[in-house]
Amino acid sequence: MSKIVEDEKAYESFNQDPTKNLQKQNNNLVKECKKRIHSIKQSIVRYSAPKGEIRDENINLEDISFDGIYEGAYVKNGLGQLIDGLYGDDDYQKQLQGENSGTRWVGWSNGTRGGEPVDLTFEFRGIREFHAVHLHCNNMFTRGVQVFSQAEILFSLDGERYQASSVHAMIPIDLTRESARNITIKLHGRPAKFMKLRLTFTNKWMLISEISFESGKHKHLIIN
Ligand SMILES: [Ca+2]
Repeated sequence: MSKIVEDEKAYESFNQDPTKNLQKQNNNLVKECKKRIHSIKQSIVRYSAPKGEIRDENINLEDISFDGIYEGAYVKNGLGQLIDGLYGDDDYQKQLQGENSGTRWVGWSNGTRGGEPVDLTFEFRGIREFHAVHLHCNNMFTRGVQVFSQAEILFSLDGERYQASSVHAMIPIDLTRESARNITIKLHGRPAKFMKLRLTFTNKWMLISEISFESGKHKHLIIN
């Protein structure tokens, strides 16, 4: 298709409902700004992850705002819903509107992954000391969604070699409360420029809407 035809089609599509389309463009811009501000505040440069899945026809649990590279079932080297400062509703099926449109959840299926854990890899601006990571998780167990059962956090200075000593956290299973919650894992001041979060399934689905880190400038010399 030529560029002129493409432009004409885009113009026609926009003109079908200009107010709605302007609002949509504005919402996307606000979303993009929020994502940038949150990533800068936390010194996050980019992340890579399995991109998420579509559970049912109307429940898209993919990382829909990811701005990096798409490679099959993975997204790489970009920023998306996991760090945009927006949290999902307890009911992950609820479609939120406006700048917060969509479910705001990124979800992975245990069945599709054959029981393999989900690896989320983050790169930060320089080496930092990490004190904690917070993961906002869904726990609607009556629909097969539960918080991960364990997490292994791996640290690296160069993104190639991960240190043998990782942080492990076992998460107690909660089959009483279905509300979404923040899971906090202490990281004990470990220095890293790259961090891998390896999360193990408890149930059929694992859903995360936001990940945030507590960190500070690294003050000591590191001999790698
Ligand atoms: Ca989010």
